[in-house]
Amino acid sequence: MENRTSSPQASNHSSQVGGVDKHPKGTQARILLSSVFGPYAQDDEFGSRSINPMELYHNQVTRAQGSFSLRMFHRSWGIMMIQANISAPCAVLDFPTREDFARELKANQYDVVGISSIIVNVVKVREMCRMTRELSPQSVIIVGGHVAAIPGIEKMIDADHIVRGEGIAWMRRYLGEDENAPIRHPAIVSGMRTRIMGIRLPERKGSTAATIIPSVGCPMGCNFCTTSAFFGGKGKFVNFFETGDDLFEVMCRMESELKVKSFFIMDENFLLHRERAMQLLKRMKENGKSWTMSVFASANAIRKYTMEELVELGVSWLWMGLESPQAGYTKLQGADTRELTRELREHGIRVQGSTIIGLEHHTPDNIMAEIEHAVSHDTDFHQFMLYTPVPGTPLYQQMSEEGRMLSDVDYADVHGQFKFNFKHAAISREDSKRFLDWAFWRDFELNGPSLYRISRTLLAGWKRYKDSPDARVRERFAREMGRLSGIYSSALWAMERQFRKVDREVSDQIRALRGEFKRESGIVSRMLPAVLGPVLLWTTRREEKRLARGKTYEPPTILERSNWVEA
Ligand code: B12
Ligand code: SF4
Repeated sequence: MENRTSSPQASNHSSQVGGVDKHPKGTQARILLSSVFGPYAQDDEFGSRSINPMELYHNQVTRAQGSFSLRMFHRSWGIMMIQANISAPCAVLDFPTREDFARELKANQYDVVGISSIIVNVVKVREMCRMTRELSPQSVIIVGGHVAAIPGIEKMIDADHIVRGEGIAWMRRYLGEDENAPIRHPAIVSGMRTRIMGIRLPERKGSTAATIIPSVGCPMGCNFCTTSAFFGGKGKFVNFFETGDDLFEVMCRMESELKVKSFFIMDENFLLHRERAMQLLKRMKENGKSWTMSVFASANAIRKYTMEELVELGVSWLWMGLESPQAGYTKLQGADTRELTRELREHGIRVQGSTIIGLEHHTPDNIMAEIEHAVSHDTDFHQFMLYTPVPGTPLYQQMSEEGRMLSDVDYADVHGQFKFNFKHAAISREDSKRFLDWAFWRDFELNGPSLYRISRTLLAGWKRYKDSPDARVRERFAREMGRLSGIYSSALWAMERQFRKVDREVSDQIRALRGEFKRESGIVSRMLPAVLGPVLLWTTRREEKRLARGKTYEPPTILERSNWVEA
């Protein structure tokens, strides 16, 4: 059964502008839920920024990797979750242009227009409220998502309701539905329009992981963490699926609906809830499920598991914070993250490290060494972010009280990939960007393209587990190796040549790995690089030229209706 519970003190505050508790039409109300409008990867007066594209990896992980950068888009899962859990007629409009949004407002008489946004996009929210008032004056405007944490937001935008925290329960309450009814998980394909080395990967059913959202928030409550703060802060979070059994059932449903065996688990600290994870593993074993899982977890949570347990669970990709050892966050206590990373990779688990630049103890004298320390983890992917006090977090509160917030920074520039938005004790705003950019470049130069690194980790896992006594584990590695070895070998062929001009040593390492792949692959995979390699080298070079000319990518506009009856 899909069940939803809240942790004891988790609360969902809603501030009301119009004084309305419930929509008069209840579940008959016609609802539009929209994300903010694009295009995104350009500089404009609505707060779009070319350095802030709608792409997870290219925005904050592989952005210095040129044509090797992993490019893909992710849907707006918050509004998809709300749509799947209300019985009113509802349209989700994802990544519209202003024209798309206007057209949809005019074409349908919406009773409610819900806008979802994070803080950087507040000016777009203001514009969308203005457009709604003009084009659809009968609509009640509801604004939700992290943007709601901005102090004084009520005065910045013309909305009727601004919803802070979890939105499903709020929307159900507003429509007069049972807010504690079980959560229905929508079928979500995790990524779309994936590109790398200048080619777009084919989108076959089942080829991309399904996103599963077990909960929102994180009880660890790190002072800078916006997701933790937004859903209640330290000790609190909202569980959509309480038990391993609940999760198992959702995953089985997604497996059959989307034909997937791979899952992107969108939970800030999935492994922290050990009982739930172990119960899930039990069910997977009983039912012979050879699933693959990508998870977020803090180092102390990972340490609660043996490598064997992680591998049996199917954890194949792990996003983990690697903050400086001097920072003293409890999530890292007692964890040697370098040793942990090495161990995980030896077991075929791809690690995405996350490092914060500009912590309180950083100075121009020590920061390079701290970056070198981070880069020496040799993770498969590395996210770098500026230390950023974001409205709603304890850090923001503290900085405001200390008078250290910079008042003239546009919210559109508060995304952690540009410059500080506060006065740092030792590092200037300009230097913050220089150090951040250098961190990305250093990681790329020293460790090579992430595509090379994940190939290496996959091969290590395959060699270790190809004869595993556990059939589920064997099957998983064989599946990945079978599907990918030819492609990876071809990509390595092209990478080896292209990377020669960046770093000869890394290029030689890529060559050695290619040799290993050759030895471990079947005959077809062994032959493929001779044909596909030169093609990939050509597309890679073509992409480099396109990027040099300023080419950017935008997500497609998507409109999905549910419970819909034409008016
Ligand atoms: C997927 C994702 C993305 C995707 C894009 C998704 C999209 N289509 O917009 C990508 C990868 C492109 C992305 C990009 C960025 N992201 Co992002 N992203 C996420 C991530 C990992 C998951 C979001 C999610 O689906 N969560 C699960 C859903 C269920 O939760 P939710 O979205 O919060 O929705 C709930 C409530 O907020 C509420 N709600 C939401 N919308 C609405 C609307 C209404 C009407 C109502 C009533 C309620 C409501 O109800 C929902 C259900 O409870 C979050 C981290 C996280 N764990 O949430 C960061 C996060 C949202 N991103 C963040 C940031 C900063 C960015 C970037 C600026 C990148 C960066 N430099 O860090 C860019 C911005 C790009 C741009 N130009 O706008 C921050 C936002 C910080 C803030 N306080 O505003 C987060 C919280 C990460 C973090 N911890 O810093 N992101
Ligand atoms: S452990 Fe990660 S998700 Fe949890 S509060 Fe800390 S930074 Fe946020």
